[in-house]
Amino acid sequence: MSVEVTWPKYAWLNGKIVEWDNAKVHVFVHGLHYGTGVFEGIRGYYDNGYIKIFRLRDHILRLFRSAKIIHMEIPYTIDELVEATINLVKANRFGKDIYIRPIAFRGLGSFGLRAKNPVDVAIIAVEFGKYLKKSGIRCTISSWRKPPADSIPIYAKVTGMYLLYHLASLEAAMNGYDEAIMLDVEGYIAEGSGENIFIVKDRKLITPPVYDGILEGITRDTVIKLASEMLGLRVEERRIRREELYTADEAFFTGTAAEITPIIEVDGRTIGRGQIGEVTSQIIELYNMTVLGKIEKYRHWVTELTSSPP
Ligand code: PY5
Repeated sequence: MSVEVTWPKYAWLNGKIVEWDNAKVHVFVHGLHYGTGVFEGIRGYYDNGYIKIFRLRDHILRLFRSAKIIHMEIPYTIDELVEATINLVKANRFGKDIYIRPIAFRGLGSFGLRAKNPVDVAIIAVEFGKYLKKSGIRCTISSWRKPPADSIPIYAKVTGMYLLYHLASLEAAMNGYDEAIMLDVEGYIAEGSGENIFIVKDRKLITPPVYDGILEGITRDTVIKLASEMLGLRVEERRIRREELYTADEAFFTGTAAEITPIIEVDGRTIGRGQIGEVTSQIIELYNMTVLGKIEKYRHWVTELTSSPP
């Protein structure tokens, strides 16, 4: 999906809140040339004068794990980036749902491949609505595969990895579909271009295991917990064959941007009855309450800030 964005007033760059137009780096930065960066995507929901940020700390923790995998030292602490995100969101005085994008990348120095240039860190927060159609989407299996585990760190949210997802997403759109589904190296279902995937079979949730070439999604984790702890559903983490997806009772994507998006068609096969399934809609309802901090048990996932649009 292409995403239209209205630019906000401020961004955060290398320790300071700066005017949007001044949030700039040089064309010689290493991250631009070689994709040596790590990033996160976090949502904040506007609710009656508050912005509620979902699982902020978990996202920042994953940013640090991603950085460690690629030998990158982020020159701030976890607490400092959590705090910086909160301050940036407050400064922008949003009055709508937002998306927050922290990013750390190798900056200026050498263009040597092994150069460990100083790391630049930025946080961007923009108003952001829905990413994929909430009524359900049509998908296609991509001709682009997930690479094997020893080729590029799939577990890390690394900027360079997203060329693959860009190509898969673009290919799907060019062929008239809403989103791509990528297979792993052995031909099992892996994930979408920016989403994890679940199928429902006899009211049981099935999702590929994390060692199978997928990102360990925070929304995936949220859904596993909500489904098992709140709905009493069985959740199996195991490989999914392509035919199982085609014949599933229901299927959906999970992701920060995608939230819970029903999949209603794959490669010309209708999934279930071709509309949002019963289990999927129960999960959507619970997820929507959870991100707003309306379920006591998961309130600790929500960072609540007052926000009054000017
Ligand atoms: N898989 C991939 C490849 C992803 O990029 C993402 C997140 C997910 C799964 C879901 O992870 P989580 O639930 O932790 O968000 N994708 C980004 C997002 O913010 C968007 C990238 C374009 O949703």
